[in-house]
Amino acid sequence: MGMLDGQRALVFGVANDHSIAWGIAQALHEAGASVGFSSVESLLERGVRPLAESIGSTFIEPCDVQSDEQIRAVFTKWRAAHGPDEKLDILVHALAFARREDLEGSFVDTSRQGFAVALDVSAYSLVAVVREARAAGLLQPGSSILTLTYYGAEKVVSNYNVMGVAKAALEASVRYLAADLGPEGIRVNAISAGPVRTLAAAGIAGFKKMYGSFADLAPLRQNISIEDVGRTALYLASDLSRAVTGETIYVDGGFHIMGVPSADA
Ligand code: NAD
Ligand code: 0WE
Repeated sequence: MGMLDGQRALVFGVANDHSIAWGIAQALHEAGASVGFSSVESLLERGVRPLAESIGSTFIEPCDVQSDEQIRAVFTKWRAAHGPDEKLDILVHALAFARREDLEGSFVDTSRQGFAVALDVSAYSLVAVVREARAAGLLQPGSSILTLTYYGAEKVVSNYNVMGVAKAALEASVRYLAADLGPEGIRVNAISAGPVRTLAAAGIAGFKKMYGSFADLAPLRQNISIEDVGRTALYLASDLSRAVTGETIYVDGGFHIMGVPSADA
């Protein structure tokens, strides 16, 4: 008996088997949930479909979250595939984007357009996805919504720049969504993950160095894995966390609690 037997999840943001979204999908699947996937079209056939099929998924649909129409289409197809009585128990939002030129240099140089793109993809998309799932009648009491954030939302992390501002907006959106949907029994939470070597981290200025020093500074003295994130996602998706909403939970080996590191660390 799995903790999520008979439940249905939809996961946005798998790119490949290094993706945090994939770690979450696997954890949900292992707990008995059936998991559907939505990713950008260009990644579907090469990367996402083989992974999805390896855990028995049949629902695999494209979506660029900058388009309300494409978001709506995913939920229309979900309804067509599962029938009018099937609800979505778990909705996972694990995606972000900022222009590469805005993830280096100084934040003060962020362009209006670069700011808009980062906030649209990385923060507003959660609101849009939740709104459309709800409008399609797919959310119900007990449904759990999850998103992914990062420490750069609250403290300055070199080069994270406009993404930090977007994550701050995302974390605030989690609280406002939780307040709106709480009366309907729908929960909304965020996981703040430590650095993970995913496609989204590849080639980022200073990431390697930061990733290396993380394990020296974090209380648990280890980097975190997508399986670690998957386990906390399982808690937030399941009724183990039934009275928790609007929260940001850190899966970072304790990194964020540290102030001044000891000289011998
Ligand atoms: P990833 O590259 O595997 O996933 C990012 C996903 O975002 C990709 O699937 C990409 O296609 C998708 N995406 C980008 N623009 C999109 C759009 N317009 N429409 C739909 N999808 C779009 O990287 P990841 O690290 O697994 O990122 C997942 C989430 O985790 C992100 O929110 C990221 O900010 C967050 N996060 C990452 C780390 C880290 O160190 N890797 C740490 C904390 C939080
Ligand atoms: O949220 C992220 C990264 C999100 C991301 C990554 C990219 C790379 C490719 C958003 N947009 C893009 N655009 C691209 O063109 N993380 C938490 C990982 C990350 O990114 C950093 C980090 C960490 C950690 C950037 C600078 C410093 C630290």
